[in-house]
Amino acid sequence: MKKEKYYISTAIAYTSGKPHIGNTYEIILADAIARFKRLQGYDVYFQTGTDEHGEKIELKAKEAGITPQEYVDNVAGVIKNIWDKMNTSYDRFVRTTDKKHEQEVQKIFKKMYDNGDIYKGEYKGLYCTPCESFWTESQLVDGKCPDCGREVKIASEEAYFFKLSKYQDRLVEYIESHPDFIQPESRKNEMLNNFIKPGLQDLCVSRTSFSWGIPVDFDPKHVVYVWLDALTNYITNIGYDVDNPSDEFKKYWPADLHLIGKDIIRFHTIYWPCFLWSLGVELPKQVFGHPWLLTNNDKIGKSRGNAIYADDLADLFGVDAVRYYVLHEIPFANDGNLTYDLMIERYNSDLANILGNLVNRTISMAKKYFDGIVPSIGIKEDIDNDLISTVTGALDKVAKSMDNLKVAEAIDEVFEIFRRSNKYIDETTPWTLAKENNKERLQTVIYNLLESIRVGAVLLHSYLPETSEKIFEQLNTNLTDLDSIKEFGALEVGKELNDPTPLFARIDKEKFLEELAQ
Ligand code: ME8
Repeated sequence: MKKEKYYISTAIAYTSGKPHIGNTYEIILADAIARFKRLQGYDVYFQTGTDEHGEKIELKAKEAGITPQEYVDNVAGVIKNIWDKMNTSYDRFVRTTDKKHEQEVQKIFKKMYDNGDIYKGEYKGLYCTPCESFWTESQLVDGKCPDCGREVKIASEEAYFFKLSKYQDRLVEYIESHPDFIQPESRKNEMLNNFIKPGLQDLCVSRTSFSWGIPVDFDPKHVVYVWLDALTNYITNIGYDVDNPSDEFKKYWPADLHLIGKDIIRFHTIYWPCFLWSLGVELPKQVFGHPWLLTNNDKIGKSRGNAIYADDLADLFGVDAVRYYVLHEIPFANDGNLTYDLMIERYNSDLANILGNLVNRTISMAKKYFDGIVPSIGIKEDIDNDLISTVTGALDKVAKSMDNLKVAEAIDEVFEIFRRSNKYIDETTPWTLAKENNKERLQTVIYNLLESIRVGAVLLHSYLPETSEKIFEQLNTNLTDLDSIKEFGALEVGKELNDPTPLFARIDKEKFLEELAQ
């Protein structure tokens, strides 16, 4: 049977500097969604990459005394290394300085010019250099850039404009008739009421004030506006071509999900749809503007000096602990917070206690009571049913949460299996059964625990892949797909378990924080 396709993308990160844990959260979130879709049998295409043009990068390179290309090569490498370190399973890492992308952007610009959607005019406005954005007076907050709070400057230049105004009614109609297009819903209302309905102005889509960009090929003193360049990455890299789109493009487009942060929803739900309409290309199915990760309840900023980096955290806590924290701590619609204190608490309570201890205790008991051989079911009791129904019911719950992009809830539902299993140990007290020599009952208890852990590990894989694989290794099982957990009881009786090795060693909080402060 032909697999259904699923195309998921992240934003492409600016190569202005090393990405912080907030930027990294996005790729981890996308990775969890992509992995879960693969587990469900989809033919997944997962794209990420870097956004490498613009005045800010030109300035940064100058400061560093290197060429912009050297600068972006460097930072793109740093970004890719962090994505890899965090064990993210993207299919393609794209860069806007790739020649193929650059050429296609030129063709796209020309096509829009030829069809009358781009015209030449004069631009005068308030410009925020770090954000590469022009603003109107009314959009400023306290006279400063509404996105980053920095000074704006008056800028005027001959420029090309895109006829955004032409698409206003169509956009309102589209967003209102496709209630799932923008997620979360509150963002949809914000876009409609604050940005689109008050009136769309034509958008300046070229610059002459700097040169680090893609030249407009028929008027090369202009470079293409960085957002027109950046947004098209979603189609150019799967083989979109204005004349002759590739089979890959026909297969994967429209994207099923653009995963981005809440600050750039405007670009993805106003500019991007209008650009696509101008090209006669279908719109992506959904844009999800995820909330932000704050540190100590403060916005993370590269220039604010409070940036925390994923690779540093991974060195301290391990990759899966970082993945767990960000996936679990940032709900669907509200910002999440990161502190070392909270991180250690979550690590100790959820990873070391609930999960690590459960696996360690269970496998140790199986070693002690059954020489490490998976026992068969002996005597059953009513109390088993509640455990089994929690475990077998988890898949539907997790799948539903994932369909609704409620990833924090999904991971919690997986942990519900581990919590319930710990409770089952308290309820059945296997050590008492051993003392009473009640072997047949003990067999059932240990089997049920091992099987519950296996089911939990299958579902855990999308979120904490490395931990999940360690559990499979300890259980010595290859039964890791969704079919194997549709019914309880697939774990093979008579197989020999491997030795238990601790998954997460407890952290001494006081000592850890003291060392960190040194
Ligand atoms: O915006 N928490 O790149 P970028 C969570 N190049 N997510 C955050 C965050 C935080 N504290 N801070 C930023 C860009 N992000 C453009 C995208 S796409 C065609 C072009 C998110 O490197 C941010 O919202 O500034 C964005 O989705 C991603 O990190 C990369 O941000």
